[in-house]
Amino acid sequence: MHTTVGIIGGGPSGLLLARLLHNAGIDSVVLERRDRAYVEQRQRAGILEQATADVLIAAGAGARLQREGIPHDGIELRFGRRAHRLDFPALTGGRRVWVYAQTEVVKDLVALHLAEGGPLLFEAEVRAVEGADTERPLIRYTHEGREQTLTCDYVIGCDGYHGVARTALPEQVRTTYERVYPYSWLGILAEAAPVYDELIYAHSERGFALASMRSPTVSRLYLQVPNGTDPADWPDERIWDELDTRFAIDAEPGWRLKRGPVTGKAVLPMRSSVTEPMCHGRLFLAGDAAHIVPPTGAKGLNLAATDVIVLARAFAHLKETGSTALLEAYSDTCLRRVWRAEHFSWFMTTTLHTDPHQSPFETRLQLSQLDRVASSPHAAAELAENYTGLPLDPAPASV
Ligand code: RFL
Ligand code: PHB
Repeated sequence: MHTTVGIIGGGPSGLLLARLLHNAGIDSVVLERRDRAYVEQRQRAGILEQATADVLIAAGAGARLQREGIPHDGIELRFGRRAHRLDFPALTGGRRVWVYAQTEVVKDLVALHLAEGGPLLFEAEVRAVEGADTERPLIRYTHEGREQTLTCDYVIGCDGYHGVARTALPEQVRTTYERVYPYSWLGILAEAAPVYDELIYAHSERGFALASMRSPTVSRLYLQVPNGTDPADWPDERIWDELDTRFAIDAEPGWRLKRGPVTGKAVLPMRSSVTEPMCHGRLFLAGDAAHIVPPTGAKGLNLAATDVIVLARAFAHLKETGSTALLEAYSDTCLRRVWRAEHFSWFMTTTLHTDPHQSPFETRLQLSQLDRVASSPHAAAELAENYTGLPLDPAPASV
């Protein structure tokens, strides 16, 4: 089999890229290791930047998002037993975000691609990418128990943090910058109506907590826990009690979350990582294959979307003009935005979580920074601009 663009991975980045290429009249093949149900049920991100929502809508994949997505015009920060709301449109000149789960984005893109797009093979596990620096790179994969090969003009690694594509960049050309955090998140999904209209990010003496949602009847909640925590040590009642304690504020002594059946529970480690460059020859990395962020800034899925938008534009430019200039600029174009999101995600994470080795001095610094965000429109606007997403085409850095 041969294709113009061979895409490894059918997560959000691989699926959106395939859709954008299809719309530009460029053929592709998507190879996904897992089965369809697994990919569609995997609980992950919940927040779309306006720019990500706009691209999904423009790509023809936004009908359900427009019906069922919940627009959010702000978030609440809780710290020092006080609450402070950030009003995104007021702080950013009109920007907002959307609550629409990654599971739903994936379901929409899979359905659309199977109906209209090129081949999307599930349970097709890529073993190796060969000849990345030749004219005709090759993907080796197994499907239905047989070894197969796919030759391509270009290969895109959209295969996440544990994928194989990154390792096809020779060690001497790639550098990975990484930070592992000394805490994890215990995340639950619960059949309980959120009692809050917007997401709540809480700094507390007992650690970070986040209240998010999936729908008007389903809550998504997170607690900071030590690395290596076994979810079995956290019975449901203990989780609800701990969440209520961490969200407590003096102004509303009776404030409690609404409780309901817990339908999912998992511990997520937290890591920042960037691999540079994001390409080698005719192999390109996109999304989590190239970079990951701790989820505190809600950036992972949005960064993945931006990478593939840049790639799809570059392939359309190549098709129209014969020029590879935009493909050659891909890594530099993306990395500038990636590092901004890395910084923001690190900032949100380290400002809101309690490092087990943190001194009282460092806790006072965190509270001072949060107080600054709550009292200065400039500091609040900086957070709001990063959270809602910076423009896709920012002004060039001055030289
Ligand atoms: P994905 O979603 O990891 O998709 C990669 C796909 O590649 C497949 N794959 C292979 N296919 C074929 N052959 C191989 N050898 C393959 N190896 C892997 C995988 O099965 C998978 O389907 O990466 P993508 O598309 O770049 O999308 C990125 C986002 O998924 C990610 O940034 C976010 O979900 C990050 N993230 C979160 N972000 C948030 O903003 N909020 C969250 O709450 C949040 N929770 C999470 C997360 C990421 C997690 N991971 C990666 C461990 C929770 C988890 C558990
Ligand atoms: C989520 O809804 O899963 C979610 C929302 C915001 C974050 C992280 C996760 O920062």
